[in-house]
Amino acid sequence: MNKTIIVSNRLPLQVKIEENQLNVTPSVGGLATGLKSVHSEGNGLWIGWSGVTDEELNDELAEKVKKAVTKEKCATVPLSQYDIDNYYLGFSNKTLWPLFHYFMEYTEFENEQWESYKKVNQKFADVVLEHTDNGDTIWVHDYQLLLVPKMIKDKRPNTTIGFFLHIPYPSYEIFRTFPWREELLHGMLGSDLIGFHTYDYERHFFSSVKRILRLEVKFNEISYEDRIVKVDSFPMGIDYKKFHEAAEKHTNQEASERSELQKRLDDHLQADDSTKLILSIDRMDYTKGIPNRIRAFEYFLNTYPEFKEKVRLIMLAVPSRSDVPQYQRLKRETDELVGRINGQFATVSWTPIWYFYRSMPFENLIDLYTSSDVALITPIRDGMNLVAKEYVATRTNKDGVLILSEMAGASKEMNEALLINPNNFYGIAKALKYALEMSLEEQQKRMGILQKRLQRYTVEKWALEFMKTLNATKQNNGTIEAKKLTHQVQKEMMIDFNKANKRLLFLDYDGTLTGFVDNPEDAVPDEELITILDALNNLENTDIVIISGRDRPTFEDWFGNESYNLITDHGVWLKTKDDDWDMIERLKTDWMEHISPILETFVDRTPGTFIEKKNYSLAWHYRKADPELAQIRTVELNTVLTSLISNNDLSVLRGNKVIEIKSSNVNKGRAAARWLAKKNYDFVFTIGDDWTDEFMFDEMPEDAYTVKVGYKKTHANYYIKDSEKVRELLKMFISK
Ligand code: GDG
Repeated sequence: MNKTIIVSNRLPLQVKIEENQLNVTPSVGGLATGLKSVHSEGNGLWIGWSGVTDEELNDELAEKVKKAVTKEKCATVPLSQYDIDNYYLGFSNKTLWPLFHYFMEYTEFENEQWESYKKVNQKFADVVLEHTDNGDTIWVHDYQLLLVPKMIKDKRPNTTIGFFLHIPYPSYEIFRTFPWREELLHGMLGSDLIGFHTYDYERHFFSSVKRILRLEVKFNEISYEDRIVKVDSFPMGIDYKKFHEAAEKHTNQEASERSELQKRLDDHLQADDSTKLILSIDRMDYTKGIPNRIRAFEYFLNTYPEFKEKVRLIMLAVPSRSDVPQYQRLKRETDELVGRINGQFATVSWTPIWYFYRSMPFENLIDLYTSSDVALITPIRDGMNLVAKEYVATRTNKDGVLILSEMAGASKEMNEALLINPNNFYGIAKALKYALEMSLEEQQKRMGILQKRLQRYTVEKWALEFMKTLNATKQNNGTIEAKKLTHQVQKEMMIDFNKANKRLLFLDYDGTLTGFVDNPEDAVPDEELITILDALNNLENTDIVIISGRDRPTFEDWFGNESYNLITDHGVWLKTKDDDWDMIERLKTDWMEHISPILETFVDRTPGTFIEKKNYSLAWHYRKADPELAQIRTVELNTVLTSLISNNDLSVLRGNKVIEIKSSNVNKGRAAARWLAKKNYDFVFTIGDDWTDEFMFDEMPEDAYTVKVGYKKTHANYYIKDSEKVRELLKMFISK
């Protein structure tokens, strides 16, 4: 039975060892809740680190941990203290975290940590591989494991892999500074589905993929090697019911049941009708905008002094990554700011900021959420921010106001909050005033809409939607699988080849016999290729025809000394083995002088593009141009050309990063059909990589083997990965 495996840095368990005694308890975080049903289904498994290093475990304890986590349907990835220092505290938290949150000045690029990151990602992949069979579904989580999808896919291509990034994906201008950017992108592209919280992150990812790897992106699909990688946004929700019900229970509490914290909160709230509480909760992290918030609060008190002694900011900052210097500095800065402001504004009966640097039990969190009139969430950058959503879920009377930074992913779906720019103190102060004075009617209207959405799109729904989309990629890639030129098909093809009496092979040149190069003139045939072609050409009862859009002089130059059959200029010129060249289509070229200047204006406006003037066609190459600009220009050029050529016998062909204009009564298909009519071939093989080769595929007899290089929509029967694989295939013909 196929299973689903979840992979994350930490297991959803608290593993504690005290005096050689092991204590394992499930953790109650949002992710664990959301993935509960995915994890508990069938023989589901969760793979991650237990939180205990190798050094803290002896053999006996390690065995105990293994047993205990297995009972919880989990498997551990053993990590040493060195791994944690370098892969986790180092590369994950000192490189990826700041870089992806746009904190370039905090980002360290240390080779030793990168090496450790790779090694640990491999450790995770190895444990996954140990537990995986073909057909399984694997869902990898977050920035600590960006390389894992590829590590799994390379070894087990028949698994379905999803990846979700919980933090922002930065803009290309940030990501391009990363020294190992290609490797990271390839790592992620090992997935079949990549998920982000928002469409903006998705957009930035596409931009990196297009610019750095030069891959083709269509809508939200990336053509990658022989697969399609789908990318989509899935805004993570919360366990709405849990927070809402806890808040309801809290409202109905007897006085005696109240916590100490609740009593203190009540003291403040009951002091005066107009006293209000403002709440913020976050991990002590520089991305969360804690100093900004305090300064903005100071600005607020100075600008609107009427609120002094009336409002209090309750700030819960949960200790986090306190070994990292930037976090230590942030802690110091926060302590100082709170001290300064409290010192400056406090009266005998009022301190403006209540500051807790610790974590609190869930019940106290509910005390805070339900007692606060305003939640002030001001991150500088935040992938999503669940605190904002939790506050909304606890407002059982639909009162209260959420002030939320537009830099948090959550802002994209929480329009009814008061959205602020966390760097604009004036804006924050104004929003605070507005929130504190907002009518109950307006509060309830806004809160009602926010709650409705959160109630519908919960964390469970988020997980199910992701899984549904991931499962759908199986069908998507399944149809490609069916067309792949598998070993079995190759075997059958060789049997047909061997028993045939008259064989014909049509071979496209660029992108098929050779890989792509930046300058077309650099694609000179290498020694290996000539050896293969010579051997094919010498086979008995076998005609090979190299058929290309290249011009005749180029092929004369490259193959002048060989006795191959050649068709150039998309089918204008033909050279039969030892004969001379023959023009098989008569063509006009007077149109070129009109079209050339138009193409030149596109070259001028699109750096990196150039025109190739062939004898019978004009080609505008854009493979070296900025992919996004090129995309816009190709649409423009197409529109211009379509209106121009409607009265001429010209056609526009879109090849692989090239647009070619040529006479429409010539194409590779017509030339190939003419050749086919010469003899009664009983084995026909045609291979090519781009649009212009589709004409050939269309003209082939039904029993021909037609093969497309690279995965794209095609009329060919089969596809093959790249030109390297093409050469391997051609060698098979020779060896038999
Ligand atoms: C990352 C991304 C993204 C906080 N203090 C206490 C406590 N919490 C709980 C909250 C909330 C969670 O921690 C914090 O979640 P956030 O989403 O706000 O932030 P990150 O930890 O930075 O999470 C973020 C998230 O991943 C999910 O994809 O939204 O953008 O940075 O659930 O309630 N819980 C308890 N005591 C506390 O003192 N019990």
